Amino acid sequence: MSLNEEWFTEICPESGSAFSLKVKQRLHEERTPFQRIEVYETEHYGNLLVIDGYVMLTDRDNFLYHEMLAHPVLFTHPHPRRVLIIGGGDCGTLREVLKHPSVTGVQMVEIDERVTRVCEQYFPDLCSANGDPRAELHFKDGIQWVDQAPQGGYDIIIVDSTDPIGPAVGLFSEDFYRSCRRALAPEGVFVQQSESPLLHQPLIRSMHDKLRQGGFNHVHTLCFPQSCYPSGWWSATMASASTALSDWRANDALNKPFATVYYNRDIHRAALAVPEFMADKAP
Ligand code: AG3
Repeated sequence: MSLNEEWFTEICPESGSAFSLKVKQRLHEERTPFQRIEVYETEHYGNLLVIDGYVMLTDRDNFLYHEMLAHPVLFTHPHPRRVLIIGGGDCGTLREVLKHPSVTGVQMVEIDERVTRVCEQYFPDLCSANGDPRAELHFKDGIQWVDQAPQGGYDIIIVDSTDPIGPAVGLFSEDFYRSCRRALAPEGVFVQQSESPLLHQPLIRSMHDKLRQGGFNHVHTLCFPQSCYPSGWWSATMASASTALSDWRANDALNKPFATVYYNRDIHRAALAVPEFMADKAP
């Protein structure tokens, strides 16, 4: 969390570890009513977005996270049309979702408009699909948005948030999951970024419990590499009321009509595998 000469470092106190990137210069810094946003130019990872001292993304490796948040759920729903993204102000998830031709509309609900404006300037690739006529950007509180959403209005809900501290705490609650369940159509599929499988097992387990209590009968956590986050390994937790998460459109994923850098059918299949320590029977 400190700029030590030419290095940016995020310290993870609970694991006694840190991740550093060599930086050329700080391109931007501002305090918004919600948080502190910084952008650095790094030596080897392109631009780096930091919120409240935590790494959000780099040009070089954000494809891992954004592809794994978007494509597994979209290839799990039988015919995804209406998508809601909560958070995701950098627009990287939005760009991936819009690659799916079946999608007719995506609403992105980000609490802090400044995140999007800063990313339009410093991460133009991530924002390259923002002009798509299917995309709607709303700068509002995502929890209220879901509470007021019409019942069954969405096929997919994606929660692309910061860690479960500060403005994101309410996005990891049973009440929020119950509202998401209500806002999803019966075949709807939900996914939320769920931190590190290695460092945040208690959080992932409590998410599973809360999602089930909130009305989701199927819950499954996917794991994938993410070099710039604590432990270098990250996860996304999917949930649905009736759609089996193991029964996805593998053939469509194999023949996907768009390019990805990481995601493909075999990666999807591999990401569904559950390590021993994460199996339900594990202590
Ligand atoms: N979402 C942030 C994941 C949490 C990162 N945590 C950390 N660095 N301690 C990133 C938003 C990308 N769309």
